[in-house]
Amino acid sequence: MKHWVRVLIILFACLFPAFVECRVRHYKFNIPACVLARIEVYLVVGCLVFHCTRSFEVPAETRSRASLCGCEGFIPYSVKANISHLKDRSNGVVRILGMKFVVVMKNASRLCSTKPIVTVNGQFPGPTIYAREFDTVLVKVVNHVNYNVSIHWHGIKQFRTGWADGPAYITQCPIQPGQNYIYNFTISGQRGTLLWHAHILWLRATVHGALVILPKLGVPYPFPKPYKEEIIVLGEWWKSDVEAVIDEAQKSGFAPNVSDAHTINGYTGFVPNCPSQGEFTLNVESTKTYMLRIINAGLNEQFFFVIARHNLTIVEVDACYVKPFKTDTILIAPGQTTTALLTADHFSGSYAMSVSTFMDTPITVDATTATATLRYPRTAANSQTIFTTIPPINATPIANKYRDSLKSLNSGKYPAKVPLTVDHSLVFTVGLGFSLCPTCKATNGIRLVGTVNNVTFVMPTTSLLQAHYFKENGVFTDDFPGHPPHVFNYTGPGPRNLQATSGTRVYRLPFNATVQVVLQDTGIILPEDHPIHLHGFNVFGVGRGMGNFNQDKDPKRFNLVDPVERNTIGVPSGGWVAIRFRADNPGVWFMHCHLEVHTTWGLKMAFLVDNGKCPNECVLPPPKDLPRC
Ligand SMILES: [Cu+2]
Repeated sequence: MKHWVRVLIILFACLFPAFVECRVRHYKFNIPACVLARIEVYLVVGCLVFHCTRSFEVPAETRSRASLCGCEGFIPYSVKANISHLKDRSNGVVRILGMKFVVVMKNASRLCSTKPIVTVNGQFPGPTIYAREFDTVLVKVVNHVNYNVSIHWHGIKQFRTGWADGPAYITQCPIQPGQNYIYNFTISGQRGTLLWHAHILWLRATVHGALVILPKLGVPYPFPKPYKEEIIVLGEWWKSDVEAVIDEAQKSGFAPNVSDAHTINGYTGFVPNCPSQGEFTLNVESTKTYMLRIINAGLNEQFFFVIARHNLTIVEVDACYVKPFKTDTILIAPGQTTTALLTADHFSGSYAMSVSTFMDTPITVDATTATATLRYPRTAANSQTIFTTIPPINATPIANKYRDSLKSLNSGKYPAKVPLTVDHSLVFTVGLGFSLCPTCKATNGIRLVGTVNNVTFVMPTTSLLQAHYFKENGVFTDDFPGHPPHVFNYTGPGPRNLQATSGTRVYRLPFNATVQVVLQDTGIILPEDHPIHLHGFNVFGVGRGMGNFNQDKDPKRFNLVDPVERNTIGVPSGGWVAIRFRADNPGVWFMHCHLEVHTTWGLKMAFLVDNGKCPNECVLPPPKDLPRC
């Protein structure tokens, strides 16, 4: 709608009822008196109309699930959205979505036992956010639980708005019990499926949900429009309290217990010995095409996702369009998202959707399979669900085939802007190591740690972004090593006496620098797959290989034309991946393994990107309600 038309409608809607009321009540048309007497009415009606005309552009098929958007939820005009800096990015039109996330405990029953879980608005998985590209999103998070809370909008680039990114002690102090905070960010240059999740402790286990970015109104998908779309959130379920599981492990020095089951949209599907489990069912109509927005919200496990006798066409990952390709199996790591088209090409029947673990290192994992059902209308009540063979748990060839198929769409409209030159060429070893732990008696005085370039990251007690912005000394150092401090056969067994060092060290980058990071797995304890997530940016996966990265040979094979672009990229077990990005977003940006156990152990670091030319290339001032530590 044209802006002046909207203004006219608003004026008419605001003023007409008040004028009529004035005439009826006072039997005269004294405009100044009316205005003064009814100013309150004008404000309320005006603001409501203004807000509703700007927010209700969610398409009909998604409106029912967007109940948190618009007037029903948190009213965003009670805060001033800082949107002036975005007008040039969206042709002057800024749409504001307001939501309220109330963090509350809720009892939930799975695997025939009940426990209280931390939720947003009492929902598990949490509410879906539907936004459009260029929308400004305001989410008021109210903490009504006894844990500190923070929420991360995973994959949102947060251009200059690091304060809204969410990782506790990196970009903000957590929201303490009884407190609240409004996350305020604008979505730009992204469209597709992402997720939001808690970014403190292990609360992410139950505090997560989908974040869908629809294209700007009137802009089509670069693939045939699906008949309907469906969110598929994959997760992990522990029978015990999740925080108790990790607390216990941290005290003992041992690895935490693996989950007891996997979930699809919150349900495990059939479980032996507990037949009354709920199950997610997707009802489909024959010949129609559905868009599945698949999210791995699990903590520690990569998944294979298959649907019996159905192929999927992958069209987008991590809110970046890809060259469409058909596959019968999806590989998805924690933090990754995948949008797939599913054509219901059968006439009738029930078909199993299965979620199983991928782990090509011999360590203990939750090897259970979660199931859901794809159901056609003309299916007899007594017909058996059709299953398919799920990939073996260590099916590295299937995983590699899938990874090799992912390529950026790289069309005229959606080009892959791969940095072709590199200002900072870095090599980071990622993996597990050990440090001394005198109190860890059961593990003979050592503790497992996660490291990047042999540094275990120590979380600060205030946020790094605040320390950087307010030039507070003593919180971090900017001397994170750009190369491994010890050179050895990384994917071999590793030097025996290599103890990890520790520190709150960041790698400093000038604004707009182009960066290449080779993420090299290590086998000091055991080689393992690590899905590495970078906040604030997407990265291009320009190369991947097994063994140790070779600086002379491997760059010659890099794909600088259409490499996959994503926010979470897998370092293969016993191998390496090379990523590139442009540091065009000032702030402090966390990079960590998205296996929560590895992050807890310290497999994390941060980049500090300096301001460029202000005002447009500088971090915005912090919001007034930024939580205090
Ligand atoms: Cu990891």
